Amino acid sequence: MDLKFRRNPDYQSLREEMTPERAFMDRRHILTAAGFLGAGSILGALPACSEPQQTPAPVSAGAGGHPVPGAALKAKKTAYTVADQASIEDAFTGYCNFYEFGTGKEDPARYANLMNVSPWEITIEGETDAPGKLALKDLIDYSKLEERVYRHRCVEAWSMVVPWIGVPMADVIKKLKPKSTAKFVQFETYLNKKEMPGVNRPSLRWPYVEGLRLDEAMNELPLFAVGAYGKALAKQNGAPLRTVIPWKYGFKATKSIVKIRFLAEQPATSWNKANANEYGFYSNVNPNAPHPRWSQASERVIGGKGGFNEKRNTDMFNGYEKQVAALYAGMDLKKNY
Ligand SMILES: Nc1nc2c(c(=O)[nH]1)N[C@H]1C(S)=C(S)[C@@H](COP(=O)(O)O)O[C@H]1N2
Ligand SMILES: [Mo]
Repeated sequence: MDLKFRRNPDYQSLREEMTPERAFMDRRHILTAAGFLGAGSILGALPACSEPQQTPAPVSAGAGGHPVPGAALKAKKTAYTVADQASIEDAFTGYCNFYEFGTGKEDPARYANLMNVSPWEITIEGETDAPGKLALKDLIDYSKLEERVYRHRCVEAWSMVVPWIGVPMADVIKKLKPKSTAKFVQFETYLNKKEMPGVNRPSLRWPYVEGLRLDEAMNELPLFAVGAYGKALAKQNGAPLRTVIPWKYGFKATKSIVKIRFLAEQPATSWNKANANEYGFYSNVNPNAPHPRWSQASERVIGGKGGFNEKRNTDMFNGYEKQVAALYAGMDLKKNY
């Protein structure tokens, strides 16, 4: 069996910062070598997406009337896709950033089951003509779900390819009636000290907040995602509602959203508050703008071919230049990082 896990010296320092990731990859290494994953040795050279899949649970609604994590979702296929095959689902659900559950890559999968996601309400506030609280099922039209396969690029220089299920953010925002004074939108994550062991540590200031310029949010690409891999989102991936903004670093996505706030001024964002020199408001994927501590010119694809990490070059705007470059016309993207 071709074991593709390579120890790439380019990532030496990064790997040292992210020990849990190493544990994850090593575990995959063992599982694959033992034949538990990837079934390729028995069935021939099947792409990872054809690996035996667990039968999804039927569409089942919990309290609040929205599908519970793992429930099967019906979604329309779209032309939004990429040439690369999707990362294996195990990598997506097993290797996560969700600091509310701890800073290790495996902490979210281990602890996010503590989070109660049914029922779920989202508060709409700020510069809007439709302020108030909405049940998730009244914010997201589950009969209009679409699947879009997007590249997902973390600022830590790893990436995945994820078949998201959701609705265009622009459609939802129109329903929320932002006033003409609204120039930005901020998203806020659920916060519960009893259910989220990571928030008792000062890794970030809570709740997690992120934001976009309103014209960025109204672009065709951003999604409010409620699922991935044909199922309602796992808790560790941001159940029951998260944003997906494929041309930006992953931390611009907000998991487990409870608040959408329209603002006249640029909102505060969690990583920018934690370290403004390293994490700007825009955080567009940009191979020419290195992070102060590492290059952004390339990335490791987690859960790619054979389940191991391939290196690939990073594309400007994560490959979405055609759709989004006009948003930044005339801006210095190194200053506006
Ligand atoms: N609330 C919250 N949202 C978050 C994070 C977090 O720690 N807390 N991490 C971000 C980062 S750094 C990334 S890369 C993505 C990871 O999403 P995934 O684990 O589903 O791949 O979520 C983003 N959203
Ligand atoms: Mo990230």
